[in-house]
Amino acid sequence: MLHLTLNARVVSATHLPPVLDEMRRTGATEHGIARMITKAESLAVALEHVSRVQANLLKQEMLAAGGDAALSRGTCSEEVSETGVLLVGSRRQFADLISRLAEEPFNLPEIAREIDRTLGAYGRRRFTLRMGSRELALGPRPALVGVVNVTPDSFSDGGRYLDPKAAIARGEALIAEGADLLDIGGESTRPGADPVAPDEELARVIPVIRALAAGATPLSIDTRHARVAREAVAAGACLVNDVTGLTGESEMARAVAETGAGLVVMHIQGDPRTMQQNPAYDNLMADICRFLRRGIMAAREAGVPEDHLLVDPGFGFGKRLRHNLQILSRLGQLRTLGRPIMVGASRKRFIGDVTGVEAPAARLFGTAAACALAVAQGALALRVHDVAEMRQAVAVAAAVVAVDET
Ligand code: HH2
Repeated sequence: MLHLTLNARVVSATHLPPVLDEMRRTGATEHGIARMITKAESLAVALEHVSRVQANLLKQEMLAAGGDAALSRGTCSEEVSETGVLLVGSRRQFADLISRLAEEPFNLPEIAREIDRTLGAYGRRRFTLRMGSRELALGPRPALVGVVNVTPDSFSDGGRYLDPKAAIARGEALIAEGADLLDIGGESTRPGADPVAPDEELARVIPVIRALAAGATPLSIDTRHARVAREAVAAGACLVNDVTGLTGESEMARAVAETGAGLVVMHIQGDPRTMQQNPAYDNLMADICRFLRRGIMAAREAGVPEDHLLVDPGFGFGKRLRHNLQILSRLGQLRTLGRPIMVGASRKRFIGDVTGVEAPAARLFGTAAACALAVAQGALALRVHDVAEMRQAVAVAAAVVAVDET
C-alpha cells in the first residue's frame, strides 16, 4: 500500500485569507491575484520511506521547480537505502513538481498523485458524516458531542450516572444544553482502568440508549467490544466510538460495516491498563497519522464507507504531557487524512498538569482553551462533559475561523 508507506502529511501551510485580502486592496486584478496567490502559499509536506533513487529525483525536480527537499545526508553518499523527505515550496512549485514527476520512472508518478491527493484532503473544511440513516453536517460549525458515562469509575464523573435514570437525565440535560450528539459509554478507559465484561457493559448502556434513541439527537456508543457495538446500534445508536482505533477486537470493523453505523477511529498507544507507563514516539504526528491511516484502511476493507469515518488523536491515550500539548499545537496536520477530526480533551489530566487544577470537573476553563485551540486547528467534533460552557468557547473559536472563510 503506497500511501500507508509514504504516510504523506502536510506539516504546514500558509493561512491565505489575509494575504488575499491585502492583494485585493492593492487593486490587482482577480486574474493577477489567481496567479500570484499560488506563490504566496508556502507548503511543507513530509513523506516517509522514500527510496534513495526516488529521493534524489524528488530533490532534483523540486529544486528545478524552485522549491527544495530535505533528505537524509546518506542519500547522496549512498549510505542509506531510503529516507524521509520534507518538501518545501509554494503551491505553484508543488503544482510544477507534480507535473514534472508525472514524466519520471521509479513510481514517481504515484508519489506525485499521493502528494496531490494529500494537498486536496488537507484543504477540505466541510463534511457530511453519514451514520446509518442519519447525517451530521460538520463544518463550518463544529459539533458538540456530550459525554454520558454509565460507569462507576470514569475519571471525572464515575458513579454519578451509573443508575440508568440518572444517565438518561444527564443525556437529556446535555441535549438541552446544545449537544449535537451523545457519546454513551459503559466502560472507563482512564489510565489503569480494569476492563469490563461485555455483558456488564451492555447491562449499563442498553437501557440508556433505548430511552434516548426516542429523541432526535444521534447517539454514539463508546466501546471496545464488537458485540456491544452491534447491540447498541440495534438499540438505536448510529455511531461507534472505538478507542482502540480498530486495533482491539478483530470483529469490530465488520460489526460496524454490517450495522451501517459511523465510526470514530481513535489513536491509542498500548491499552488503557498500561498506556501511561512509558509512552514514547519516533515522530509523534507521523506515528498518529500512520495509525489512523491504518484504521481508515481497515474500516474501508471491512466495508465501512469513507464518509462514515471520523478520526481522533486520542488525548491522554498513551501520551505524556508534552505529547498532548504538541498534538494540540499540530492538530491541523491530521486534516491530511481527509476525514473530520474529533477531539476529546475534556477535563483531562494534561489540563490539570498545566493549570494545577486537581479536580477534573473543575477543569472547565482549561478545557475551554483546549477546545478553542482545537477548533482553530480544524477540529470539527468536540467530545465534552460540559456542553453549555464548551458551546460558548467553540462558538467563539468557530466564528474566528469562519470570519476568514467567507
Ligand atoms: N476519551 C475518553 C473516552 N472516550 N473517545 C474518543 N473518541 N476520544 C477521547 O478522547 C475519549 C474517548 C475518556 O474520557 P471519559 O469517557 O470521560 O472517561 P472514562 O474513560 O474514564 O470513562
